[in-house]
Amino acid sequence: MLTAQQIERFRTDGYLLVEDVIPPERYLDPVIAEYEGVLDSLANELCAGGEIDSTYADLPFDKRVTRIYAETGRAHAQYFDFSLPFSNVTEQTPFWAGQAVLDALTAEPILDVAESLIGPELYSNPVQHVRIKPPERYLPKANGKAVLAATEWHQDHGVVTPEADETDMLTIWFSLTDTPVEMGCLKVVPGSHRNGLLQHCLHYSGPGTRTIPEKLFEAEKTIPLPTRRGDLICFHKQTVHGSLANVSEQVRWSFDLRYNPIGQHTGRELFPGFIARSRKAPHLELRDAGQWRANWLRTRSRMATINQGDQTDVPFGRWTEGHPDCA
Ligand SMILES: O=C(O)CCC(=O)C(=O)O
Ligand SMILES: [Fe+2]
Repeated sequence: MLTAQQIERFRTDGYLLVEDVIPPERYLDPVIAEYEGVLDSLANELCAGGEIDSTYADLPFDKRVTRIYAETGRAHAQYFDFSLPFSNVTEQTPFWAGQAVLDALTAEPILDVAESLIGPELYSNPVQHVRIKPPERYLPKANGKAVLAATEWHQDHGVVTPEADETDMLTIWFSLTDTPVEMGCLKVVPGSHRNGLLQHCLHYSGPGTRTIPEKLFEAEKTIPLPTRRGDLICFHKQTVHGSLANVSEQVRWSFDLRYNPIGQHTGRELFPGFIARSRKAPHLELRDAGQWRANWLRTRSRMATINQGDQTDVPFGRWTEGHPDCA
């Protein structure tokens, strides 16, 4: 559990770095091992389809994923993610909901931190991603920018629908390896959570981007948040943050998770969350990845029937173009 002083710092600054709290051998190494298998499947599929010359089975994860993204000229981020796109999903859209990932989402030390900040009845909010970011210099480009580049300035409140405006959503971010500044660690504006939800501008920093313009917050207060393996970072939902570019030679690999008190709206209604911890009804806690995966498969089937082409049947975002702050 967090100390009273840590909780106070979170309330004041809108974020908290908790060092050395996730035992790496217990939670992170199994995720790495699981993803080695996922990458192997991807390599085999791409090789069978003639998109790459070799499966590069002799390369370590880092080099293998970088090589495959570069050679195919695209990022295969969806293949690894434990979530789905918001549109144009098909019955073939890949995702990964494995046991080691679920074990990390429900890791006791992580839930203890979440409980310290938002109470003991914890729902795993489906706004969650794995981010595997190869060195930017080797990444394919789209519109002159590396795909999987640095994360634009945003608040996590800005990525959910208005139904979740009253939800006490907590973000927990951690990396699978050390993430020093040059690997593209997170950046944060301390205290920025006290000014409410800020305008996010679509296509502001290039096509497809969603950014809070720097004129809307105190960007000069920005600090980088380098982490060691085993650390985690908490964000209040209105804390302005982003990430730096990965200018290193290594892959930057992180999980970002969200939790909210059970019963509150997740802001992503079609995606499946689950009860991560309940002192009142512990038998409802989800621990079986087979069940978790089944929930996502059902969601995928549903998503394959809506939000196709340019049509929006169910919105996932809240921002529209044309706000004066975005000019
Ligand atoms: O890892 C990143 O680049 C961004 C993470 C993020 O925005 C978050 O954890 O909410
Ligand atoms: Fe975020």
